Amino acid sequence: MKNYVLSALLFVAYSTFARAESHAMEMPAAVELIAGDLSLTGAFTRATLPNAPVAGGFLDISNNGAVDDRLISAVSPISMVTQIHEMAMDGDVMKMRELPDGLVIPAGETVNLKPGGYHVMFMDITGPLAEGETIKVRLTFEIAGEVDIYMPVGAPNAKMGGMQMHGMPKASE
Ligand SMILES: [Cu+2]
Repeated sequence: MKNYVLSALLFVAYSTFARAESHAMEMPAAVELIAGDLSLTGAFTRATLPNAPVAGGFLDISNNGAVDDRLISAVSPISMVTQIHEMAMDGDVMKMRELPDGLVIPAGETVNLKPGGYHVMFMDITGPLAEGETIKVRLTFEIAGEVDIYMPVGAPNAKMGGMQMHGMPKASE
């Protein structure tokens, strides 16, 4: 009997959650965005200092399909040029560089674009990004096609985006 009640409660909770999620695409700061077999979550960028020429964009991309996809390019109104970057060792120095062939999102896997790793690079930004703003970014995938996402602007040292950003204790650096 108790199990039955619990199941019913879980079902109600799940239905409510599922309904809320189906509206996610209409909200500026989408928690999760589904595009074909891809699921995009946790998108964010970081506030920039005055006159900083660049900014980084981050998100997690899950490929729930059976075929590899590839993030080919990104564009945003905030930057003249937008590239897909990786961090790689150049001798003893960690440097970032453009991925000329884009970033493969393997079937059944999640690729994390995060500070210190893969990222979207906004080059030549038109102005500083302020915490609390939201920027629009259009990602183009080989298979999933064009996907418009919104990145909330976090603190200059934000480590993650979405709802977790506010619930987490401040990271010490
Ligand atoms: Cu970069």
